[in-house]
Amino acid sequence: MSQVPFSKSLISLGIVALTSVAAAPVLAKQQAAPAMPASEFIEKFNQDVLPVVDEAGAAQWIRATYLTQDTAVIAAKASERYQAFLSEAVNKAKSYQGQKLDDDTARALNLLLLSTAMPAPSDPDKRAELSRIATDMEGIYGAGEYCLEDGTCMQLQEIEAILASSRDYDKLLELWRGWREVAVPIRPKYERFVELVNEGANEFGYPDLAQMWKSGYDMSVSDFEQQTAKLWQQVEPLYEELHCYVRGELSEEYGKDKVDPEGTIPAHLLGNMWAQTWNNIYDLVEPYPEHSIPDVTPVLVERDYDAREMTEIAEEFFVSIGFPELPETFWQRSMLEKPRDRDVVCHASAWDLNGGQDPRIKQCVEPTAEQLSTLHHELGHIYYYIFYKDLPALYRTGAHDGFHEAIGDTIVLSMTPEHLYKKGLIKALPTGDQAKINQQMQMALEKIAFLPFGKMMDEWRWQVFSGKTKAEDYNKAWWELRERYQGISPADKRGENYFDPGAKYHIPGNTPYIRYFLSFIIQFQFHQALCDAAGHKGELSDCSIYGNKEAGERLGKVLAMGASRPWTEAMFELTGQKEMDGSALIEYFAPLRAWLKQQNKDRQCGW
Ligand code: X8Z
Ligand code: ZN
Repeated sequence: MSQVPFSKSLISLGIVALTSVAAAPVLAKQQAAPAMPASEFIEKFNQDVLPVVDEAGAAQWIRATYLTQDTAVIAAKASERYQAFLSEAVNKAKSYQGQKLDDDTARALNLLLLSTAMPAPSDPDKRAELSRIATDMEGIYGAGEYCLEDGTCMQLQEIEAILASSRDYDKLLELWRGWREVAVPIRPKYERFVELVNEGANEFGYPDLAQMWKSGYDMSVSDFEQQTAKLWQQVEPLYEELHCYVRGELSEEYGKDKVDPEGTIPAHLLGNMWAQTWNNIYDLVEPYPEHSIPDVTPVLVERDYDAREMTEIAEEFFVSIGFPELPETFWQRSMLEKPRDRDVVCHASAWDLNGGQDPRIKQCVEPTAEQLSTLHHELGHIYYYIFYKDLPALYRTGAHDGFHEAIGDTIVLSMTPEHLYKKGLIKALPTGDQAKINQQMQMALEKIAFLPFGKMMDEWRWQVFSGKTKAEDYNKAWWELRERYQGISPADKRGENYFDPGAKYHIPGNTPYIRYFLSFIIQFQFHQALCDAAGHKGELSDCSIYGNKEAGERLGKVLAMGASRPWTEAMFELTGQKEMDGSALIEYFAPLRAWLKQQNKDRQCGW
């Protein structure tokens, strides 16, 4: 449904749609006879939900951009009201169970039962407790800081900047550990959170919240599990090659005593707080230093680009493929800079406020290449909101949530060195095979490195929500998955006195994560299809759809469908395929893969 799906806040509010229809959930109790025909009920819901969501959205926006005691009270209350509205609607929706319904009504009813990532129990006290916990967890994360011995305190973005640039093993470790202190008080809240959302999921008709989250993909839960496992199998060998090569280079940089050339990689050495992307250590692993691709960051700094100008760079790409300019209210109401006088939730998000009329982003923009990519990512969400704003509320969401995440990233895949050079964002354009490998390495550190992280995050939550992982094993289960999927380990013991999952925004923010894993795969499918539509010949990694109206039209059609049809139809519309598939990604990285194999031939890969 509309609102703020892809913001963390609204998600934690539970306003965000999980998208798509799955097999109808098993509903526990037989309900009283419905008061009106199902189609009428859906129509009424689509109307009545709008003011409730507008109010919750406004409260969440103020909360996320102004973290105080008072905004916590207001946001939690508004969330409660929304949850109460939803519980009542869910209860009514269940009364249509067993009726023969037309496809469209059945789909909408199912979407209603999936319309929140945070189903609340209908008991008013528990509902209030849940709202408060969710608001608090996000607030703790948002206001989190780590103070050095000399008394200087740093917030996450400052710490992240050092993690990206420092090569001092001990300093990196101190900051890595320091940030994780922030999550310790979140742990007891999360334990209670799990109990409450599972109770809520039951009332929505699902055995637990894991099953509910996995039901949002127009297929059975077990089919979904199989599909994601299959996608991972497709890309895992490529990840292993990258892991092997990077581990070897890090072992040379830090020494074999610090990085075992045949073991896991210490989690604090990969240039990112969660080791989810590795592009910040590109300089340590650059294949051909004499053919360096210039970095966009220095140009942004030199030209003194402000947050608005950076956002305009992203907007201009979308406009070039025929998309509309952003509305004036977007510029007036978005939060593009970190305020200096108060705490905010800096984690970037896109908000669909006031019934599609008021899209905004919230991002603490800094002049870096990474932030420029994130701006494109967020605008991908914004254009989705704009394109589907006239659909009924229940259909105002992505074909599935991975689609929503993939739009902006698909555009970033078109920001090839040649494109950046033409735009003056880099000052030289190295060519030839070696420059190509450098470029692919940069992309792989961003896209391939992410895949196991994208998969393991929800693997952990699925275990937690299903009860397989008990509260006393939260950290143990977390590090087992980190090791198994990513091949990384903490440098010291991380016992149950810590809560390391809580140091990643989407856990306290309760944003489902498998969507990003799916996105990182299907964005290559989308890129390939749009490049075909644009008539691109040659290697996929050299294609840019900049300025191409055919590609824009193809993409716009899918955005305008929202969730009105099963995602397989949207996929077909865009790519001519009916499934999610890693082949386009594999094709994209073919040159690098051959190179990595060669580099690793004398290495023992795996861990
Ligand atoms: O959370 C985000 C976006 C907002 S939907 C900035 N992303 C994930 C993350 O930061 O962990 C984008 C990629 C993965
Ligand atoms: Zn996103």
